[in-house]
Amino acid sequence: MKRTRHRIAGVALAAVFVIGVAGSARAVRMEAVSSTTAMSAVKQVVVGDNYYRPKTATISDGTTVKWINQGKKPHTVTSTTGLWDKRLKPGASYSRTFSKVGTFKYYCRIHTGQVGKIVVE
Ligand SMILES: [Cu+2]
Repeated sequence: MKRTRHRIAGVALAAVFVIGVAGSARAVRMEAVSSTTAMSAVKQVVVGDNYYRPKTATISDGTTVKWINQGKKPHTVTSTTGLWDKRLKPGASYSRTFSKVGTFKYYCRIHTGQVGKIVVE
């Protein structure tokens, strides 16, 4: 009787162990996939008061740039050649995929001197 109870407890423990290992392996795999995606396909640019960081972002062809307004004021992300123009409230973001090689300058229409550029290689 005592031995049987012992064995059941052992099986239950083994099951918990297997589920735990499988669960963490899955979590590790998901993390690997998402970090690869973020590194290869999306480049974040912080929009602050009154700057962009990095001021110059160098990316590869096909990368999406995501500007996020982390400042306390609204700003725009405006192409100097009219390719795009987006006003961002604090907390808002804007994403644009660059599929042509070149240098793309942009600025804030609200704050003089707030400029940045995207270099697509
Ligand atoms: Cu601004």
